[in-house]
Amino acid sequence: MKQNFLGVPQEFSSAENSRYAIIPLPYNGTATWIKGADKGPEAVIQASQHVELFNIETGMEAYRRGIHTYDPVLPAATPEATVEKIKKTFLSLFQSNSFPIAIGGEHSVSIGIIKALAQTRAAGTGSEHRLTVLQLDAHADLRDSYDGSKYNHACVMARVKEYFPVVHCGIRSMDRSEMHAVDRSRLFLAHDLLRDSVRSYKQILKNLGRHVYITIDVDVFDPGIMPSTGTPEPGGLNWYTVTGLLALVFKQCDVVGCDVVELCPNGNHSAEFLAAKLVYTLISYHAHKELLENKWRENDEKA
Ligand SMILES: [Mn+2]
Repeated sequence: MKQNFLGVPQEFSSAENSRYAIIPLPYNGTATWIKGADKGPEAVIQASQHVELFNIETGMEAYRRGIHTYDPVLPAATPEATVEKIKKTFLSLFQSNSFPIAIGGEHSVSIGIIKALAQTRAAGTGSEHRLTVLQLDAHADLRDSYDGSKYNHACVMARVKEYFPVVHCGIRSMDRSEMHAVDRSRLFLAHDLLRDSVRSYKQILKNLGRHVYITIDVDVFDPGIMPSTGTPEPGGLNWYTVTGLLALVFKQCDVVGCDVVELCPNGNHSAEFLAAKLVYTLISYHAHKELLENKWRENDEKA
């Protein structure tokens, strides 16, 4: 039998009764330097078998709300066709009751997810339905096209910006053209976050709408703790700077889904474990908020 995320018992992992959906997106189509992001999802799921089911920070076992691991969405012949395939999968997930967390795969997989979000969100009008994308990444990914493709991973956020405003966090490497394309008031550089995280958190939250989608390129972390990624950049964030921000975002906003991308396994188990624990931390923050909002009875958790 194939492994599911965290290796949760069967009663907590059925597709019908699970609040959380893990979607592996093993894709490596456009990587510019180190390849192997297609092996990311499998490594995260394998490392997740060793993550504690009890989350010490929230004091709860979020897996009891159910976590279903879907079969991987395999790449199609072209980047465009892959984006369409991913979009189709997420369209049905966003219309269901599940909270999706995608595991990449290189960053271009997010384009398909955002296209699905744009379609489901378009049904509503007015600020109530407005959504912001929170990007945690070493790179802005704002090039209009790269290597002859508009769907290259270096262009992800340029595509996303066609649909939703983006708040960029942890950035520490950009091309001159990206500096012109970026909205400076929504750009939070790594060194600012590290110097004064509380002040940065406040400004970041001010820029987010009520509804938020979170995309995390694991290269936002310092390569000292996350060496297993396609384009490692020195001077990255540490675990608590990232999770501290995420905890606040989940508390204050309605997060509609997340992705964790660009893990390129290279034999470093602690990096793979970090990515797995990050995914469960996202789930725990979300479940904790629903517990506080009485969307989920505490008895269910203790059952
Ligand atoms: Mn990046």
